Amino acid sequence: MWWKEETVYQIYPRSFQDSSAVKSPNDGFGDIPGIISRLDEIKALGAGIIWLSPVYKSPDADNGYDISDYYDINPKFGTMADMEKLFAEAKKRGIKIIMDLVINHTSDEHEWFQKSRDPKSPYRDYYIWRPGKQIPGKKNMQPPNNWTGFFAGETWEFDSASGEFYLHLFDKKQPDLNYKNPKMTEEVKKILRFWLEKGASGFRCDVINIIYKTSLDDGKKSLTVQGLEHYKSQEGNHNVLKEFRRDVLDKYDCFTVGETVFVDLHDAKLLSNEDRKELNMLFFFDHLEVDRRVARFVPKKFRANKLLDVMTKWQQGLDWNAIYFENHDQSRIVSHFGAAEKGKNADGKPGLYWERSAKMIALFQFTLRGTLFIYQGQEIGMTNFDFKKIEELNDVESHGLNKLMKKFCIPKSLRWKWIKASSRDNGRTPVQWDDSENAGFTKGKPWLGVNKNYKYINYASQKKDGNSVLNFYKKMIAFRKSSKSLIYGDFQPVYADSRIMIYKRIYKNETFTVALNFSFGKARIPKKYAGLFNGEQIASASGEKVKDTLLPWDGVLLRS
Ligand code: ISL
Repeated sequence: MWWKEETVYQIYPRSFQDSSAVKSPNDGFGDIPGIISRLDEIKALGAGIIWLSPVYKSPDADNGYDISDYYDINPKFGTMADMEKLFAEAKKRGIKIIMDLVINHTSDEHEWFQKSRDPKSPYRDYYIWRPGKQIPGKKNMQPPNNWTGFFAGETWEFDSASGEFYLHLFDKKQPDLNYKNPKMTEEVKKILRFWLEKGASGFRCDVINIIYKTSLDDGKKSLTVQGLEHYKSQEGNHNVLKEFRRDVLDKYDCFTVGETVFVDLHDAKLLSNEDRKELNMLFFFDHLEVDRRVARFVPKKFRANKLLDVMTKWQQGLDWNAIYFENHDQSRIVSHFGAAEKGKNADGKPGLYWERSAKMIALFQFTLRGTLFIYQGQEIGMTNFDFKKIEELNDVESHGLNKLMKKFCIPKSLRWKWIKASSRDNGRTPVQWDDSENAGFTKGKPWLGVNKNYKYINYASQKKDGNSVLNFYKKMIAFRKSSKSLIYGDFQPVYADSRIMIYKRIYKNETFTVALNFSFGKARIPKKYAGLFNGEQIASASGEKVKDTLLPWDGVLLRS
């Protein structure tokens, strides 16, 4: 199956490559002609599929995840003609494209929502409108229930034109659609068909396990999103997914990957087991939260054995996984699980083990079972941002959190420490193409600051260096593609402690062994497992031959 064997490359358009062709020349936003100009790099990397984060028309309250027209392109990014050219140019290079499908909500500037503000409009039921509650002693109408939102804020907004509240699980500019209305569901099918006919090979489906709100009753008290039990992985949600599959998706050669928030293994099986015909695979969050609490907002100590446990659960628990370590909502993985944050210079020069840890993590990812997703900049080991204060951030979620924590009197320095580690802007700073001004991303003023380490971490210099992170990714992608064992083999954990992990991939009579060191110290492999290291060494992050000891942040792949 092509979508199991290809590596997917995620593009977050506004941070990828600005061209001088769109809107005002060099407006500081990446755009579609910019993507076209870099297709050869993606081809050279070895990725066969692009996941394109939203390029649709949008007022950008949540960077395009608030869509005001699903059939049009945001002028910041170009035109529909540019998009058609992108499909054609990608096809020429054997690259398929999947679109981002954001259908839990639209923008409040979408025509459906504007019309739905009139209680008599046929569009009223496209969204979830409810009267407020009159509470004795309170002057204003109170929201219909006690739910709290994903961006650490309210979930109901009063609309004076209507005299009622509407539901929004995310920003107030992202009203939730009503999946109890079959007419609205038909509109979504039309959108799917439109993009499949244009040339899309599938969809990444945004927060797709929370689209159906079974009831609007009060939620159980919770520190994170309160009310989840009324809309996460509901029967109605499964039915809608089955309907999309039956009426549209199964008629095309395409696949879907669902972004499924707060998903557990039980839900995940229901959503993605092939015989149920819902999603083809999904993104879970557990692995990125092994060193986080309160969703991902408060850091805690990293332990390799915890990470291996979580991975084993998912590797063995699902028929097929979507494997990712980064996306536009996450910290950079070399900063999160790797060594990038230690030993940095004041001018951004990364520490000694930045590069080796980036390769070790690549080794980890490329030896897991599932479809691999890498995020722009991951292949050169881009790191978290180096902003100094909240005002430099753009992310709505970070600002929402900051406000909420302030309400709870959490001191400013602690608020900043937590936001710095978790902010979605970590993954959103512009791609570092070369060492010219703004890292070759734009000749204008970038919409979000470029990390000052671009002089040390950039594409152009890594292309020339045979030992770079980029060239390691290229080798791993090619090797993975040629190996049925790494794609389809069974996953078997062998050993882990707080610093290292060892596991195997087994397929027919071939076995791969992987050992990884997530620490600044050398790590001796327990004697009991020494025999595993007699196999043929395929790759190591340090480039050294591994015998019985792993160097700091080293990783090794062996075949026997
Ligand atoms: O994990 C989160 C909160 O705990 C969020 O970062 C994120 O909102 C969640 O993963 C859902 O993400 C998706 O939908 C959002 C959009 O802002 C994200 O960019 C998108 O990936 C709303 O459309």
